[in-house]
Amino acid sequence: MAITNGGFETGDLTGWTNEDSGGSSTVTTGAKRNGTYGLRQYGSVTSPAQAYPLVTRTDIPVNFTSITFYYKVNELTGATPNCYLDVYLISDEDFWAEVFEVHNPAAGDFIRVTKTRQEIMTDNGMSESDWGTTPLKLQLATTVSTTGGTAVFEVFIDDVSYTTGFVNGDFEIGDLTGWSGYDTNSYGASHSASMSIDAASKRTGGYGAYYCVEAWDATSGAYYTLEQTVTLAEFSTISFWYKVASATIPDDPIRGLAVMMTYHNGSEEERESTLIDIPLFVGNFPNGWMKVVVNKAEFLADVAMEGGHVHATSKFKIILYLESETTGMKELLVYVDDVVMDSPAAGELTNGNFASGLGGWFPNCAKDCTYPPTDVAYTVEAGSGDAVLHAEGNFYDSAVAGICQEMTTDFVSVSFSWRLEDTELDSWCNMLVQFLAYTAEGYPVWVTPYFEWIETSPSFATLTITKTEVETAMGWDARVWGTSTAIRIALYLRPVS
Ligand SMILES: [Ca+2]
Ligand SMILES: [Ca+2]
Repeated sequence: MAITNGGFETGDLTGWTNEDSGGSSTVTTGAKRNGTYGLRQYGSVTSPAQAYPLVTRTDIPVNFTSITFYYKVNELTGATPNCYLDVYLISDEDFWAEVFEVHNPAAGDFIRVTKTRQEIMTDNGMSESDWGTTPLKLQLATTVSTTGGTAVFEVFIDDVSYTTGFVNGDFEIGDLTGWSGYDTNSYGASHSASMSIDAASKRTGGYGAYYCVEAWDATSGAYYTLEQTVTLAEFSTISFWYKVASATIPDDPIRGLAVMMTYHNGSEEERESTLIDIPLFVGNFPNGWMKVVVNKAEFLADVAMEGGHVHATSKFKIILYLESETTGMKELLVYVDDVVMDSPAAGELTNGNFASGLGGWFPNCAKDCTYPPTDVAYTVEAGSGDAVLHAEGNFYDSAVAGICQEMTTDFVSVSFSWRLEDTELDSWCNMLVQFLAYTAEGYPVWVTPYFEWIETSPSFATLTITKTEVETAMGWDARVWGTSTAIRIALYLRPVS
């Protein structure tokens, strides 16, 4: 998250406090890494004099998960300099956490420094309570000193930022900073699993994550897991986007993308709860990038059903896997980007007019139906701003096509317009509007306040579902709202037997 004027683009120290004690902290064009301006900390001293260019700000949220800045030593001269760049986070508990220190660095190019909350705590021997309760003070301090003669020290700093939630969830750092990546549970030698962070894998920004799993005999499986520890109190949902880049699957191996979170059993042994398991088919994702959303309430319900419990933090894992009973080359390549934890914003649905395709919407929802069957299409007609649901099945099979979106439970009503474009019905078709609720035991379930047989072709009609209608539909089975809900608009095509 960008800090206000963390890139110094106001051209001055807006947002920062100058506490120079000798030397100077100034915003100049020459000190820039990005944009037009950067911070220059400069001092020139003759022993025994010292100078301390120093700036602070006091708005780093106490729940930050990482901090990033870039520095460049433009000059370090003198026979015996004794110069430092020091970065601290200072809490209302008066804990001075050293984020970074470098002594007498040689002149060179810009260097990125990213420190995660966990690294800072380990380096400083901290406990969570040392962070206090109010926003943290960030201090960028240069010490210009020499043990003899004269020393000149000039440091440029730019692009100061922090994260809450996932560290590097957008992969824009350009490497695996914040994530642990590992290849687990591989059977035999004829397999490989790897991860890279590169530009070709991006959905937004400059970088995305690229999973590659391969197996080429009957006994090998390949798995790649990307993992990050998350604080449960920080989120109600976690979402990310994925795209099948390519695949070579000559037989029909088991393969897919799974999302897991860890909990503990009664003996404090770590266990994994599978939140979503998506079998992957090439060519089955006409919209390219697909959004996955997992709900903390579902995770907690799963853990409760397993008789386990959660700690304040849990490991969140995105796993690509492939295994097979037959010989032959199997390969699956998947992009992942924009891993975000959040509470859905109150108010309007994202892209409710479908002006940006199906952005913000995703097929079906939650864990009971996480991927579209091959006979279902979700499209947005060019220029129409309409989403088109298309369900197609044979005489014996049912088919479902639905689009979903997470939303908050504080809505009063939801409205949308729809019409029947075309039918070739040898069977029954229903149009449903559903909302995600929970049983008293905490198990997620769709409730259906609106249901219509499709038999004729109406013109566009506006449909409004009130929250009261949803709650009436929930009430007969003692269902309750979770911390958030989701709306699903779906076609159900059912065979005539
Ligand atoms: Ca800048
Ligand atoms: Ca990205």
